Amino acid sequence: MSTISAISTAFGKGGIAIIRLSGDNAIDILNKVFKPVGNKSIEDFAPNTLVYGSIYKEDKLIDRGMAVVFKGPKSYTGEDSAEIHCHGGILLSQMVLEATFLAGAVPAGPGEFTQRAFLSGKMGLSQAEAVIDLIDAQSESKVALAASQADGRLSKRVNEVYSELMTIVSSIYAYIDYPDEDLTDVSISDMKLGLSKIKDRLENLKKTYKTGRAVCEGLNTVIAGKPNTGKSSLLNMLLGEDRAIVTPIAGTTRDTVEETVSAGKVLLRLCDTAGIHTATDEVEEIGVRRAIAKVESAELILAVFDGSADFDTEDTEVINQLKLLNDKTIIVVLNKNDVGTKLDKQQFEEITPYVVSISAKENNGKTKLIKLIEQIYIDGEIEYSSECVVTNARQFASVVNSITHIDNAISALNEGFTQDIAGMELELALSELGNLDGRKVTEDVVHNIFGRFCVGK
Ligand SMILES: Nc1nc2c(ncn2[C@@H]2O[C@H](COP(=O)(O)OP(=O)(O)OP(=O)(O)O)[C@@H](O)[C@H]2O)c(=O)[nH]1
Ligand SMILES: [Mg+2]
Repeated sequence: MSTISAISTAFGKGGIAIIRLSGDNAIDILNKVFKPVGNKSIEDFAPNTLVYGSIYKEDKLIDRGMAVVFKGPKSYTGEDSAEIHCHGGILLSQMVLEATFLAGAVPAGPGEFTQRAFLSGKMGLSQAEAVIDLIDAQSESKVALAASQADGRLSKRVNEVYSELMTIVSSIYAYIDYPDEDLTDVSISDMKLGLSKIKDRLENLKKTYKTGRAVCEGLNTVIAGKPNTGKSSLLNMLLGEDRAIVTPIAGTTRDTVEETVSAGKVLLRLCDTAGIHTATDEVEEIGVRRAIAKVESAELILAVFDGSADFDTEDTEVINQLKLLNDKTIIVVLNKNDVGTKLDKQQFEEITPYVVSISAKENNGKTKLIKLIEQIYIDGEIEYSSECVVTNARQFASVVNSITHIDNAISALNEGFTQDIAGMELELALSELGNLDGRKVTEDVVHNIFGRFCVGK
């Protein structure tokens, strides 16, 4: 395997920069670029130990710094690896990187160090995904969740379920291949019991995705309502900055405005939209159509009403649009409570039980709104640091599909079909679980996951 090299620290001036190497020739390359003090070779020092020395590019001294060697398989990637710690100059770190290329390294692709760790079996795919989540995290809850998943909690749980399922599959095939011999002491009813226990464990895992998604992937959230109710003011309040234009003129927001914000434990992928009403010109009409499309594709809708004014026909129009939606969470936000309260919870009974009164202008009610979102999406029972949590759509799909195949296998056994039908279904369930942690995942999926990393990780 080629030896890759990259600057692993962020681009910019800093105290130090780290250039990382991994591959068969990592130590040779380090030897060409880095000379420890006292005319020694880096190999004279123990691995995992920082060594002081000089850094050269084509035999010219360019810096003094530290280097460390990690011998495979006891390294992040599982391969021989090394790091050079130089002063954190933008040009300097680039020159050290070039020195490693001149000495035989090739540039690392995005996430290639972690991809190599995955390929050499140092970590499962869900652990690698947790590393991305850790780097991306904007909230302490996401850090806590990702740190515990990066530790391999989910991989471990999935591996346990995988081997339990494998035992049952082996018993089924033993029955099929040698029906007259007493190869297994597992009866069909034991198998069914075993399968339903595995299914329960997977169902519990499946339930964690509601929280995992809200914390890690973020909720696709749309702020909608008639014009001038304070939708853009609400976006600004949640962001804590004046991102969207706010004016007293109805129809200020014409196109959608999208921002991601961490709200308590939850990540919100927010979209502010044009006011829903009967448009009077073409641009407005497009804006309203876009607003409605966003509402239809969102999972959480913050429906903003002017709580200080009486209902009018435009409010009814918005409520009628919301009534058409299924499978969405709607929170009615009664805004402008600083100037009065004319609307109340009962008026929205038909569309949602969740109603909160705020003043976006006075920055009042933000905590109440965030607490309500947390209450809906965060399972308070889940202890991030000790629980397995499904954190992305790819993992969720594997869990759901494996449950379906286990269900099919149980039905096949119940309905007295030949056992090979159950066996086939269970093999499909195994393959789905294998996907979850990368055991059987396709090259495209691997490429896609590691493509989301930064170079140097
Ligand atoms: N008194 C009061 N006024 C508010 C409040 N929130 C917003 N406003 C005012 O209401 C007007 C409209 O606010 P926007 O945030 O632009 O409303 P919008 O729903 O985005 O409006 P469009 O983009 O035109 O649909 C502005 O004059 C705001 O200052 C509030 O909580 N209290
Ligand atoms: Mg607006």
